[in-house]
Amino acid sequence: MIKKAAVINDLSGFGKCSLTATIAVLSVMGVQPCPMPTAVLTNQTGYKNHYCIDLTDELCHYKEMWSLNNESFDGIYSGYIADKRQVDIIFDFINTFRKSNTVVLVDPVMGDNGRLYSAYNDDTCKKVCGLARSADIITPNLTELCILTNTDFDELNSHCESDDFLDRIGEVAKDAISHSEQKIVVTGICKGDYLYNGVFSKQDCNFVKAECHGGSFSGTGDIFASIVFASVVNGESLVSSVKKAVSFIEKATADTAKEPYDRNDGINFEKFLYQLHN
Ligand code: PXL
Repeated sequence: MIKKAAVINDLSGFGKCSLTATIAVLSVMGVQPCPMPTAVLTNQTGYKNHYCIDLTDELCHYKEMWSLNNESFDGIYSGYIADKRQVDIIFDFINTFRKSNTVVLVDPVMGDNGRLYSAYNDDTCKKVCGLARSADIITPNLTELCILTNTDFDELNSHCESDDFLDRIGEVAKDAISHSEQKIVVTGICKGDYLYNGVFSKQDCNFVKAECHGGSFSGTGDIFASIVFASVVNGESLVSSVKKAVSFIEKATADTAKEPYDRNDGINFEKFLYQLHN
């Protein structure tokens, strides 16, 4: 039986992020994506202009109709939140559909490079932090890990050239899950000429090293989380899922950086998607 996943994210016309990335990645990896769109945007919010159609008031119908139709999911994945009121709705959705073997991944999308995304404020972040606590797996970048753990990003990142930078991040992540079964994947940690991804559970700590091509791009966090999510739903270990995601993003970013680009447009992921096919 093909696995099925509810994917809760926005649909952006440009930026190769959120649902555009997730639907493609899950499909090629043999997981059926069932989208619950939090918002429809002309393009992601990093561009100079954007218009957002907020779907908060429509989201309740998904739980209602999908329950009436007796739908069930092997995984639930949530990402970009367009309004803080959406968090309680997603919480309720997870509580309704979660079974003992459902993989719940919350990507606590809030910001990057030490700054919040334009649509996020402290109130929204507080709610997202609460939602993140309910997940089996979370995939914050370093900025988001700091928000989740009340850590000063600038202070932590000021050690980025030190030998103990990754250990410091490991301590922050391990502290956050010392009393839970949750797993954390900290994405896109910039150190020297490389990027690192930390994979943490109560018992284990692993870093997966990645080549860095051309700095940060729109949507890479969403593509990364989608590959990790689909792999885990398909029964792979978290570390091998992260390795698969790293290798994919390396290829697609290297290809993108060969020619002039706007980081807002995202990466050339379409031409490599076939390599994710099992
Ligand atoms: O990739 C994260 C993301 C998702 N959705 C929207 C965004 C962003 C980041 O800027 O603006 C609408």
